[in-house]
Amino acid sequence: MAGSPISRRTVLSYSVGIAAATYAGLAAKQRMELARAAGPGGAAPRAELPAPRVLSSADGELRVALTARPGIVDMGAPRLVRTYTYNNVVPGYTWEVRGGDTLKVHLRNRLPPARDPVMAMDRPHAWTTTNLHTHGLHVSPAGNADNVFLAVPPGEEHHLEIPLPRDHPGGIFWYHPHCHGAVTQQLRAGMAGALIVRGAIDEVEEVAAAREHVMVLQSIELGDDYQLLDPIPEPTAAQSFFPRTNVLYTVNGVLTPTLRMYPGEVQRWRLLNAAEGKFMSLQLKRHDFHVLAWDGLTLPAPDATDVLMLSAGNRAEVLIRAGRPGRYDLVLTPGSSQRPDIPGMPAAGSPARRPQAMATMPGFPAVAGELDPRTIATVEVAGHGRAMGLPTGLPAFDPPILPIARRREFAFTVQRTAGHEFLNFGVDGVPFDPARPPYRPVLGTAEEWTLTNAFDPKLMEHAHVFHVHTNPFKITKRNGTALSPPLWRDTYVLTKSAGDSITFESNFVDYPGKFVEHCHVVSHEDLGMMSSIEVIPPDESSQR
Ligand SMILES: [Cu+2]
Repeated sequence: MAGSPISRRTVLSYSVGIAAATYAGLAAKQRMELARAAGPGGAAPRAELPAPRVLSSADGELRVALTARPGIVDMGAPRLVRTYTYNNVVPGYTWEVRGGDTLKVHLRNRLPPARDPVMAMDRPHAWTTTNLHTHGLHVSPAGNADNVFLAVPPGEEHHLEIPLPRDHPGGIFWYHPHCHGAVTQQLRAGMAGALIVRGAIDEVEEVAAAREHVMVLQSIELGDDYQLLDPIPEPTAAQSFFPRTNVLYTVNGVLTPTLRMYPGEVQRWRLLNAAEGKFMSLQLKRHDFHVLAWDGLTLPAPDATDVLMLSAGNRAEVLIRAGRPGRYDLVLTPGSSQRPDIPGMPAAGSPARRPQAMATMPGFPAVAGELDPRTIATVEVAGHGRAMGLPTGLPAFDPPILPIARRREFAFTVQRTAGHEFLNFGVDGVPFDPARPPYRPVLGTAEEWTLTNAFDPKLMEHAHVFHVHTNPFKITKRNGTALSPPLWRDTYVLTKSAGDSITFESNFVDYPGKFVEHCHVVSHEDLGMMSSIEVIPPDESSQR
């Protein structure tokens, strides 16, 4: 099956993640062994959609042995892919739990030692050091739980215990590394997996009846020989972005798989955009997506749309009802922070505020055609079975917002030299510094925050993606205009127009401790666009 590992002996023959020069030094015979018999033009064989292996909780816990390691993976590309993996597969296994369960993860780091001695906080650094974030879970950010301030260097291991509250919403969440300076490298390598929480949504009759597919969408960034390239040590500003010459858009680790449905069948697709920073706009010809939930947070009723736009980090759960027999392409239109204009992107703000596009961001040249629309899967509709229905109502996630204790305004910013050369990304003009005093909301209160895409008349427009750990948020306004209805999310795009804003409310409940908010274009995060939050108990609130 595609996406599966090849033999351990072959894996041990290569040191993955070392620069291309190492690979070029391999004997020609070894290179031949790596090349797949892919037919003229490298056309990929059409595989059935593989499903990542599912690890399910039992007796109130899910024990996972999670090993970050180099691996050689068959993605259906012209060559085997040499990259970083979890447990030698891409994506990682799907974890399945229920509210009240405890996730017990033994994380081993078997990635190679990094060669970069520099520890600049606004440059890629220590990119084979890892840790674990459970994106979207409402769990403790402290101690050995969902704590992104932990660091597990190569050769070391760490035991994590993450208890879920009994009333945790059911939905699709995900896990990925979150060690600042290393996130992009490991995420673009493919180190990510789906994390399913079973709950009320699974009890809805029409949802329960639907065949379910977890679909992990990734953008695997590679070099000419389908190998992960290292970041450049001690980079200049232009070199601080991440080298690549080849991008693979995979579904569950393979190119262009096939799904099968019969006319009138309803399937449940649980989609995750696990790319480093790509936006993903999806369309399925002659079919609507009936959206049940965004970011694992269930809507009051299915929301039908013919285009589904997922920012990096977003999840969408949808029902699809198959139409007439035929073959239908699932078309992906990718976007990037500098080219985010894809179908389904929220409208940008006032043109009057748009800058002159005088300067672009530095970076490695985009791979030719990497943002072109392409088919990433096909749906074969054939055969027959009983007609299936769509639900009319759903168990919505819509907790009341506590009284607003404080309002904050902040901005995602780009720092530049006096000569306008790119320096780094930041929040309110400051790149991430773990020692910087965090925002300090008080446990048991709510706050309203407004985040602005800072106006810079010298910089080409670009989009960001806001994500905050531990608590989801309710977006009430875009550019000061009320949204009806408001949107519950844990990840949301800040449209490209300089000066655009989102306003949202969030409850700080259940968990004191320190965590982060950041741009989920994680290359921006690694280059500084992140800041800390510390939720403090009420009796310490005089200190904020
Ligand atoms: Cu950003």
